[in-house]
Amino acid sequence: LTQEELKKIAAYKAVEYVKSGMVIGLGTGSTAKHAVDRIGELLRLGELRGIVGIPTSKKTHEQALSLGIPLSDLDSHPVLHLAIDGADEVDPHLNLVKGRGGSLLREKMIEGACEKFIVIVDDSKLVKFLGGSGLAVPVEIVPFCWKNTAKRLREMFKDSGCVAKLRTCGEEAEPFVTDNGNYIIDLYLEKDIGDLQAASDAILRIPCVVENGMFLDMATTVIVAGKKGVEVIDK
Ligand code: DER
Repeated sequence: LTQEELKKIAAYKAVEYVKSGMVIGLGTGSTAKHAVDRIGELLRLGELRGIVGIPTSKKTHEQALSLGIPLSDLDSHPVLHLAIDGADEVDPHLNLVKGRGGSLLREKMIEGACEKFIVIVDDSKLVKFLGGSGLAVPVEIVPFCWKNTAKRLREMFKDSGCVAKLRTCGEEAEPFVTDNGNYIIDLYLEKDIGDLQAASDAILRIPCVVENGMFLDMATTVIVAGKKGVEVIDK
């Protein structure tokens, strides 16, 4: 089974939790894409009715529109039944790193307003501790004087051997701009940062920081697809 097939298996398993009439947070990324496609297919087949989707990014909004999924937003639906989204890392306590697709702010807003938050991953996303994959912990920041913000973040985690890099894109290595017009600083940590909640709170206290990609104590279920099959882990 390829990684893409594993993502699809996890996504389809999550969509089994979707019932007609639900208000659903629609995640962003290559795994969540399969879940949104599947919801669209079940609506088209008449197996699901009366679903309202709340997209977590402009990209997912476009995808859901093309599938004919009725869409709304958090202002119209302050509480959602369920959200389904991927993750970049999952630790043994079901804490997550998210945001490598750049959608962490809207994802955290919407997934924090759900009764159930189902995370769908292939088993390559499982880590012993957050930051442990050697990949980034994203931090969304206001663009103003971003070098200063990056320096503050680097200093905050210097004991963890932190490298803080502005996320860029395209040939010109332009700064990546989020759906909300902000920049992202990617934090690369070598060691376990220990108290995640304290680290997350400290990051959010830095002026110009908007949000970070640590989703702590938010997932209610994690569905992991691996070569040995699909595992459903409830909080
Ligand atoms: O950027 C995001 O938050 C995505 O949901 C990410 O966490 C997972 O993306 P993937 O399913 O493409 O790996």
